[in-house]
Amino acid sequence: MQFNTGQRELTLKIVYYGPGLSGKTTNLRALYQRIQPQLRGHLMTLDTADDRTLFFDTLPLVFTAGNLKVKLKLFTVPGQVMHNSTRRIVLQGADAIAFIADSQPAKRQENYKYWLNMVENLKANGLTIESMPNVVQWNKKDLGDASTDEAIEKMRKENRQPVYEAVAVRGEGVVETFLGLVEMTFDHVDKVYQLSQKIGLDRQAFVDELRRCLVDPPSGGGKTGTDGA
Ligand SMILES: Nc1nc2c(ncn2[C@@H]2O[C@H](COP(=O)(O)OP(=O)(O)OP(=O)(O)O)[C@@H](O)[C@H]2O)c(=O)[nH]1
Ligand SMILES: [Mg+2]
Repeated sequence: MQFNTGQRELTLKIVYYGPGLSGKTTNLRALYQRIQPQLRGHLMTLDTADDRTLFFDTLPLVFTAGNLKVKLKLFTVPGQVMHNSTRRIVLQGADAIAFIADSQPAKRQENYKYWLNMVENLKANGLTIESMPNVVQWNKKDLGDASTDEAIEKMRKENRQPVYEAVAVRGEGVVETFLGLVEMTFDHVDKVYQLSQKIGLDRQAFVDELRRCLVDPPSGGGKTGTDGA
């Protein structure tokens, strides 16, 4: 997190983490489609011939809230096992994490493995998941079954972080996940820098500005729940 009081500029790094093929890149692409064309930066993806992320994808989003210039830098990690060192590097200086899980029943173990992998890579960067705003997205909900619903239900009961459902390939749940995470991140930043107290910027105003950057933002908002989808 970079907060430049002189220039009133806040930069936040948001990382999409998760197992290979869970839909991290698809989330960024879908989000890109939902950002007002005149506001969106360049979506940079670097894939192999079979569409696997080679290093990372990035998408910047810049907006003004109150008189604060906010830069959101979104990244995805490459999910393939061999790219672990890249995942670790992408996590450097992360301010928030969207963990993209795969809803397919056969991928349960894989999700868990990558959650542990993320915890370990955070640690290597001197970060912890406990102190990091994070949400879980169960993507590929179209490929889930009853056991997926049970697993999601269980996770919501544990109530450790907001849980979203998505079909990123159809753009469903993508913006909700993103907005939920940014709201949480604002609270975190506010605790550190007292934005509401010092510059009169509260969460609602912040999120409202962000919503204005989007095409057809989902209705509601202003609250992070555990039933985000
Ligand atoms: N059925 C279904 N397919 C999806 C969904 N989201 C993504 N996909 C597909 O899953 C495949 C992998 O998606 P990516 O977004 O490239 O996955 P990734 O997590 O970035 O993968 P790595 O970069 O290798 O880590 C693509 O063929 C997507 O079209 C979804 O919600 N449902
Ligand atoms: Mg990818």
